[in-house]
Amino acid sequence: MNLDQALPLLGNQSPNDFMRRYWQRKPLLIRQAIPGFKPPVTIAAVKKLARRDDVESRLIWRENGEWQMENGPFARLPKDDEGDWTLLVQSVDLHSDAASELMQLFRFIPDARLDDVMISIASHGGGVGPHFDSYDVFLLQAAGEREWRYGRQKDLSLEPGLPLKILSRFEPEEKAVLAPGDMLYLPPQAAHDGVAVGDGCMTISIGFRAPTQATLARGLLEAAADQVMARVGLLGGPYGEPALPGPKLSAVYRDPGQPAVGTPAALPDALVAATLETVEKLRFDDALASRFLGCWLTEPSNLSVFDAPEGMEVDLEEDWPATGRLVLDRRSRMLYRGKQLFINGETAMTPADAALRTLADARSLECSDPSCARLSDEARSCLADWLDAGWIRYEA
Ligand code: AKG
Repeated sequence: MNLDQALPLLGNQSPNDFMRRYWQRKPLLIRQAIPGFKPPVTIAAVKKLARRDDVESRLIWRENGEWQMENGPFARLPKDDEGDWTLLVQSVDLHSDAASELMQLFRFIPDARLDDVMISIASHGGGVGPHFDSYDVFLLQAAGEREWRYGRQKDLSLEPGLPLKILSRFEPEEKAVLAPGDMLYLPPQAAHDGVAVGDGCMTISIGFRAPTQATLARGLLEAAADQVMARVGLLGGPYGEPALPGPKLSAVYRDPGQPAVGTPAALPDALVAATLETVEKLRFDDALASRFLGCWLTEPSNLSVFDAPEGMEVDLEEDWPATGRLVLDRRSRMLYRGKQLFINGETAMTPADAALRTLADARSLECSDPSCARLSDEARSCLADWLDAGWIRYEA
């Protein structure tokens, strides 16, 4: 992708300009971001997904002016003439190649931030009410029309006691009716409310995750705990070796010097000191943070089920194909940092060599690419395992 090329998707500005001017800063309404846009799935297919118990869905409607919400799966869904309802289906990219391909248009933003494609369908008047999100979102109108009102009010207090987050006071600054192909980018904390105009409204939300500081701290500490386990030999490092060289720690606290006590409820000084000593021995470095982030951010959704490989048999270990390509399954997540490579929640047992970085960035790798000739035996063996697991597929 040429990051300086003006794109209709971003209102005829380049990814570089969009990121500099709007990302995390201010809303942007883009008319005909995708001219002639055709929805990746039909309304009937969205309803069908909402009937499945391995798909997350919600139905939102109002009854006598009161907000109501129910979680799927749904055996029955309302008809268009049954009032103003909205059906939202989460992570459609896991279930539809076309929805997953739509997500690829936004890969000028790091995959580490990309979350999912949510699709909503609504009857006339349907919406989820005025609210704000703590993440960035591109709202792409896929079918029918929706009126968006939005703004950047400071007061984000919520109505108490409701089944969904509704702003107490909504003070929109802008208003626009979006037609198919139009898109609205909203940064975190932007107040917004979208109401379907007419039946057959479909809106696609391409959402971006943003971890809280607490999540990052907890994750890093958990990874550090694994580091301690590796030191005491209870857990291997990423390639089976201890994660860190250095003094071997005892697996459990020992206190051969503990004198008899007359105050048994008092916490022993030695235990407090040993706790602090353990933390002092931890190495909070780039490798640890990358390992935590790489594994955590590539963890497949608990709703992801990989299909057994089908189609052409290929032996990546013994007989590398001269033609064809390897393609990452739409459910697979792959990231790298330096030589560290992560796929579907695991540290790969091979370094992130050029060919594997191409597979991660392009989500596909031509077998004839010169970098493939330099793949090590371990790398080929990993690729063969991923093929068996359905994480990648071979296309002739
Ligand atoms: C959001 O993704 O934040 C929305 O407001 C989408 C609501 C909808 O699609 O009805």
